[in-house]
Amino acid sequence: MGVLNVTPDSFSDGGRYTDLAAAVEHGIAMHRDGADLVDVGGESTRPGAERVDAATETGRVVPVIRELARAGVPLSIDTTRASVAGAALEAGAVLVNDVSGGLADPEMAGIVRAAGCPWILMHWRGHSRHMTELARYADVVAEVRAELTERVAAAVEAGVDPGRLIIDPGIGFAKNAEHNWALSAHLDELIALGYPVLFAASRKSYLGRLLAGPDGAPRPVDGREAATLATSVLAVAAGAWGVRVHDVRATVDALAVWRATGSPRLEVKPCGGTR
Ligand code: PMM
Repeated sequence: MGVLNVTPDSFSDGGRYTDLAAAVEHGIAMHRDGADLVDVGGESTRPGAERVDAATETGRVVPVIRELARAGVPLSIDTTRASVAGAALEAGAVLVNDVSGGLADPEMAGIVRAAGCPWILMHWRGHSRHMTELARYADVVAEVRAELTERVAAAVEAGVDPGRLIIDPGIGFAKNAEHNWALSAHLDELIALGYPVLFAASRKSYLGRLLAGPDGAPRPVDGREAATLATSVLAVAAGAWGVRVHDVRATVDALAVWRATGSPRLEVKPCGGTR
């Protein structure tokens, strides 16, 4: 899954694709490089980010989705709002990527059920503005697993087909570096729940902290690609269904190496099917 943030303020690609033509060109390039899905988002979720209103978010994503769908690019919509998801599905998106796992908007389950599309339920404890203070766990792996299980149950209770659900540990969302490493190390415990798992660590700050220089300053975003590739290969080797990344070409190359070692070929179905 390639990341396409149509926002002025996302931590990695913020401001680069606010222009329609630049966004469409980048989406097409990621698809050509091997992305099974291009994930379009119109609201930054970096820690501390302020929210934008629904009209602004819709206005950012819909034109890009419409153009990319016309160009034959399979698309997901990265949003916590049902109205934005509905507009994006109408414009041609085929999957809803909801970082709130259905918690932010009670209408989201109805939109997904009516569309019959796959739904990524990410582990989430609150909006970006407050999430740092929500990073409190006694056992992060057990708690994320339990809270994701609750989100899956709520979705199924709301009538969503369990065969359309994908789960995600939410790396960096109400989690510090130690929590992120624990979740990476125990991804198998989430995979054991029986749902496809998406892993999305691309360029996140815990990688910058891992690679800090001698002065203790975190490695800047543009120096985190090799570490990102390592997390992606480890996640897929552990059985993840997919990875959400900024550099699609490098990821496809890294996974080709992993496959060449005789590892099983993944059958990734863009619309949420499992391996
Ligand atoms: N992270 C971001 C945005 N969307 N979606 C899912 N499913 N999982 C994630 O971890 C996730 C996401 C934030 O990263 P970005 O600013 O690079 O998009």
